[in-house]
Amino acid sequence: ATTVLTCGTFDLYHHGHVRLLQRLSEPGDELIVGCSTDQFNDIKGKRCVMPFFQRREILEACRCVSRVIPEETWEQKRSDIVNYNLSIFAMGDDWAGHFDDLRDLTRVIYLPRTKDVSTTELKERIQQR
Ligand code: C2G
Repeated sequence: ATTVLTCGTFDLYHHGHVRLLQRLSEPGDELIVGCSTDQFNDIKGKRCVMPFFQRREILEACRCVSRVIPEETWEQKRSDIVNYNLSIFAMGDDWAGHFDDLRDLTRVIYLPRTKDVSTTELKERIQQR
């Protein structure tokens, strides 16, 4: 079976996130999601609406997600790839090229982002109501 890892914040879970995870989880594959902890989001300079345990609960409820692990550092991807014997590391193409250094360990792919939806845009819409 193919084991895939993707990492992200997944705040205000939306259909852009859903479509990425669905594309990454062919039947029979195992999809692991590295969910950014609140501390790691501070490092990323990202402010979240939902705390880690809520974002993790939503991801764990997704049919196409096999397991959710905390993403605490940039560097842990290398050990995650080895520890989980990953076949693929995948991200949306806003990250294109950023993780090519992992190519010595596993396949690295970047999938097109879903247009016209983002957590930032949702926040703006809520504020304008
Ligand atoms: N995404 C997408 N389409 C959108 C919005 C997001 O395909 N409309 C994808 C992103 O490309 C990313 C994933 O959904 O692969 C999660 O998005 P974020 O939660 O914004 O992830 P980010 O904060 O960029 O964290 O180590 C990697 C980082 O943790 C990535």
